Amino acid sequence: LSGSASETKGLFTPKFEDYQKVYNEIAERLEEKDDYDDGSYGPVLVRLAWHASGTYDKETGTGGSNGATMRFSPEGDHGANAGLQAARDFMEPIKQKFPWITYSDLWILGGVAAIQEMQGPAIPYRPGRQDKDMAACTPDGRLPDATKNQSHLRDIFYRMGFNDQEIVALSGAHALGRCHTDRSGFSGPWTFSPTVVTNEYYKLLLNEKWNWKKWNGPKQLEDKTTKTLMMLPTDMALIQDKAFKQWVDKYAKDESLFFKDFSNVIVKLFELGVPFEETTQQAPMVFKTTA
Ligand code: CCH
Repeated sequence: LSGSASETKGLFTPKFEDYQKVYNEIAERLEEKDDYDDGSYGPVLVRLAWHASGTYDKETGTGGSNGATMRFSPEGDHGANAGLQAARDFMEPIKQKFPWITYSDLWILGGVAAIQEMQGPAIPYRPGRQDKDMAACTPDGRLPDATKNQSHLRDIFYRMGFNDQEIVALSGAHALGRCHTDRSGFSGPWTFSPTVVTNEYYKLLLNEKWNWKKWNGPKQLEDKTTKTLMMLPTDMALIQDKAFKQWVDKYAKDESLFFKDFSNVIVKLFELGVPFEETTQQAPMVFKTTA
């Protein structure tokens, strides 16, 4: 017999307070490590949670956040996941401090904490994911390719079980963060406030004039006014396609509608393929922000 209850995996049943402690640790580390990128690891934590979840295939039930198989080299090395080692390294000391939480639950909690700490909406959270071994790694090609158009977006997101409105709501995450030439090959942020959750992405899509950037890199657009912001071909697809554009219009006009729909759709994304047991299903947890 050794260790406290919290060290004895299997006997310890973590409660809301325990998850709030993990949340607080993530929030504290976000605050501390403010010399990264635009001043926050928040965006890359959101991307980690999304790429862990976005491999889901509703037909086969494979992929999704249950498993954290991006830890292993076939999946961690997929081109779409370039740069996410930074996010996994950020989370590692937190996993060491709270060994009872699975990587799969922790990475999603990281996404939840990042969104809330970057002034986004509350994201209700349910734990219950189990880590899987490398045999569960998903094949390459399940995540979206930024050089493609609306039919590719539909192929990818319908496979996960999303509809057009949900695709547009999820895409608002590009208010956050930036593209890195040494990761995706693309360059620059989408908005002027890449560490704050806003509906600016939709406003800029509609209100700016976007021109092809003249450079040697992959095809991307730049704003006519400052030439410092960017859009990917898949971002532009949201205003080129009528069914998508009606939602861009709505979210550009109404940030609170965006917040509500974004929260709902990100919870759905984060829970794809997670087998919550009916009997042990807890009420979703809503964590207190540190602000
Ligand atoms: Fe994204 N995204 N994303 N994205 N993404 C990139 C960065 C972020 C696509 C391509 C890219 C979503 C949807 C799409 C974030 C969240 C979401 C990059 C740059 C590319 C390329 C990576 C780099 O160079 O570091 C494509 C295509 C789609 C199609 O829909 C969705 C959905 C979400 C979340 C809900 C976030 C956050 C970032 C910023 C990461 C960072 O490091 O700053």
